[in-house]
Amino acid sequence: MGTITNHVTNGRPAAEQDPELHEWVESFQALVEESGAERAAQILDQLRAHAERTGIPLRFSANTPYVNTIPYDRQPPFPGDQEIERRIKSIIRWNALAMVVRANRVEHNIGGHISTYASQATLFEVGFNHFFRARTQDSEGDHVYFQGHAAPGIYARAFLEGRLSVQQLENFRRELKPGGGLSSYPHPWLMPEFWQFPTVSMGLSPIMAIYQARFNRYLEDRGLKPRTDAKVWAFLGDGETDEPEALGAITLASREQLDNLIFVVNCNLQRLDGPVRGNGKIIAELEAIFRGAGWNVIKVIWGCDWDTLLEHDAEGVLVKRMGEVVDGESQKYVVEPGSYTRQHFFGADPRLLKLVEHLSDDQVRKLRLGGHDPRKVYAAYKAAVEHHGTPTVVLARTIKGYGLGEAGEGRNITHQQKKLNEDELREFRSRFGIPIRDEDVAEAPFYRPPENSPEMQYLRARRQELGGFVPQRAVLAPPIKADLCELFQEFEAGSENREVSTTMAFVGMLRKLMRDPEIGKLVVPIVPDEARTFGMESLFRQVGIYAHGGQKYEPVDVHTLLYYKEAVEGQILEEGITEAGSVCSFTAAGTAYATHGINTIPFFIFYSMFGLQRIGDLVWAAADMSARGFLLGGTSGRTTLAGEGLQHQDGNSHILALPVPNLRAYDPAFAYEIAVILHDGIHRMYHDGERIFYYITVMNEPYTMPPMPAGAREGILRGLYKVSPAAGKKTKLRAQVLGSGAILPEALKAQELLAAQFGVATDVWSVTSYKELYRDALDADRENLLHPGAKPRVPYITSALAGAPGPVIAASDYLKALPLTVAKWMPRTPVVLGTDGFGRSDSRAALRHFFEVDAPAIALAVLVELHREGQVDAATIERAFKELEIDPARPNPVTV
Ligand SMILES: Cc1ncc(C[n+]2csc(CCOP(=O)(O)OP(=O)(O)O)c2C)c(N)n1
Ligand SMILES: [Mg+2]
Repeated sequence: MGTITNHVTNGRPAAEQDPELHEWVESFQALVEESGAERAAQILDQLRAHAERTGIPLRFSANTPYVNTIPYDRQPPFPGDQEIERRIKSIIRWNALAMVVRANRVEHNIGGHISTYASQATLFEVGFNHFFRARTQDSEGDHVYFQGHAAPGIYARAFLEGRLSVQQLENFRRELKPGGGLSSYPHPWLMPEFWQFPTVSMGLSPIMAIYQARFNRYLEDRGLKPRTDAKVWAFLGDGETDEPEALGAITLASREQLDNLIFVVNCNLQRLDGPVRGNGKIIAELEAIFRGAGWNVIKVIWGCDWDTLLEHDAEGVLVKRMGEVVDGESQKYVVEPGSYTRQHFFGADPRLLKLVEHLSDDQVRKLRLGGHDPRKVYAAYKAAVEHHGTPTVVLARTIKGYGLGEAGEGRNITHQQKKLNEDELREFRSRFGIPIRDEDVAEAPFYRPPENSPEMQYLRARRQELGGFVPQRAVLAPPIKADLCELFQEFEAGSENREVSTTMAFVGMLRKLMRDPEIGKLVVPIVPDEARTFGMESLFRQVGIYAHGGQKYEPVDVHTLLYYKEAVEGQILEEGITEAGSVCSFTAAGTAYATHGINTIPFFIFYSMFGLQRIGDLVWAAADMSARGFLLGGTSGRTTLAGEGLQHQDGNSHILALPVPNLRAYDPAFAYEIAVILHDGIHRMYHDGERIFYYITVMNEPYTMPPMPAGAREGILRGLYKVSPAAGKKTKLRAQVLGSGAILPEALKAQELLAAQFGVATDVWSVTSYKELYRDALDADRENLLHPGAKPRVPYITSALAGAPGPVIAASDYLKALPLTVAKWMPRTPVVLGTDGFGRSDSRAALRHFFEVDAPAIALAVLVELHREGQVDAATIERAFKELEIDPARPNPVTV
């Protein structure tokens, strides 16, 4: 009963000293005892409502008292063997520490983190021994996002489990060593059979975990997988929660009732430089935020040592004191001797001093915190997995660098600590009872108990019970066999006289794909509130918008053909205005082939300017995870999106696509190009299993789509093909114009103009992908460098343009740097035209004129190049400036 009193009083004036209050508390207690907690809560709710109606201003607080959410009397018994678990955990602690210390001895400053795992060991180990389920034949297993900097602890456990060798541990952070090493952090790209989720760019794993949990539900609601009780666990740092992405999507999780999602925030009160909230309380702050967002919040602040103290805190002074001490001060209690805590914490009130008078200073210092107490952590996790209706966050109080003593425990330098001297190692060894001899300890040897030891047997038995090892990644989905030739063929014929945009053409393909009997159901269209922008509203009705709870209202446009239809089995993920959230859905869907064994094919379409530029790091994480699927940069191009201006017009994204190694980037101009790219992409990713994904830009400018020229397929995929040969091959004046995407039609106009007005015969090429050309050429160069005696490999761009007569002009709606990436491999130095500078609002024609990428600008560049070669005289150039209406004194778009 003592604990309940603590909750109620929360440091308010003690009831004993306030007779009126005393009477109220007594009757309330009687109510609880007679009618139960539920009824008591109901009465309180009604009283509150009554007070509000009466106009009494009530104070609002989203916080509960600064004590454990689960009081001692509701704590379930611990089901494991606590002593063996402690020993296993101690060995893992030692190996994690040894791994980092040894790595930094061999290679000075190779890095690694000791303190993060040291603070988190119990939070993980309780999970490993009792909760994290592996995937088996019959159950899908949990998805666990491990805090990235705690990777040494996960490796150390896998070593005990027999999954990693001594050599691998020795090569921690030295992945290039013979025999292989271990990646610094969780990177599925580098350890594809081990890690599932990259978590080290802080703030990304919480939002990814939310959308992962949501996507798991989506698969169930759409009947693509059976309903299960599998969980998504995400372990975060308390400092990490300052990243906007970390908390930015938490209301989605509660709105969608994601009770399959559990966050565990390791509240060690410290980040890299110092305290997370030295002058405040991070746990209280997070509690209020998550409660306000509708989450189930479980605080695990105090360990069992504190239960007896709380029991004797009849007047609530201890709870009050717990609630008022700021985190910076709490950190001090970790570093200072027990006498300090006695004086500064308990010394605030004689009644508190009395509470601990039976404890020595050392005992005061060792009063264990919640996150280091397996019983408290178990209670919290159990409550979390059994909770229904909302997601749960466990806020666990821990100590950064736990067990490091003088070497770092609770100190501001602890995050960076990677080297321990012999004394410090010996102390750590003794504190955790690792059977390593004094004379060996300086070497920091790894320790693995004998196979038949109780520790090893227990560890194996627990994992067996939970289905196997975690983390583990495997490609589970079989290749897609569907023959999509016929499906895409239709788009190779062109649009005849109908003017359509590439976006419309793409949507047509998507719609058709979704009707395909074999793969239609696997398509996952994702939009961040832009479906209408891209003409996709017809899909609303066709396949429905996903809504876990179904549509609970009659939409205002119900009488129209294309009404806003939401449905439990809806296929479209209409994410609202969150590109970050949408790309997380993309990643979850694009990796379902591994996480669920389901080949879902995501198509995420967005305003291209708000793509790679805004959510580049999430795309990087998707790449790390080998996500498959298509990113569609809509309304792309600096001059193609009329009217919108500086913030919207994208001339950057194809440059930003360059660094992502496994991202194939295409800037197609015609429907058949898109059809060829999509068809090939699905085949490469879902049939051949390549670890690639796609970025394709699509535009909203309508024009007639020509039929596909014979033999164009290979060039489309490799990045370049001749789309329109020069008419008069015998003409003396010849030129080559390379156009891409939105600017290809300008190149074709320039071809006509040059022929008609200046007698120049021009070949026009469509560059569908500078990135592909660039990769291929770099590959060839490298091969030739390493094999100087062999017959040189000629890059595709060089062979494609070989013998093409005349100057080369390359024009795109992107930065000039894009064609310049391949300039070196062209038969001659090209003139590049592009859209460097800030966009602005005007018509397409005006913008293309301003950025010097329209047909006249292309034609002028051809003529000036021919003039330099002495093939065109000065008078023609003068005429060109006049006829093409180009003012040489016009402003440079880069600087205005
Ligand atoms: C986006 C990003 N910014 C910065 C870092 C560098 N960094 C790594 S760990 C760390 C501090 C982590 O503190 P916290 O989240 O509290 O985790 P703890 O180690 O205390 O558990 C920082 C700043 C990073 N990994 N990612
Ligand atoms: Mg921290």
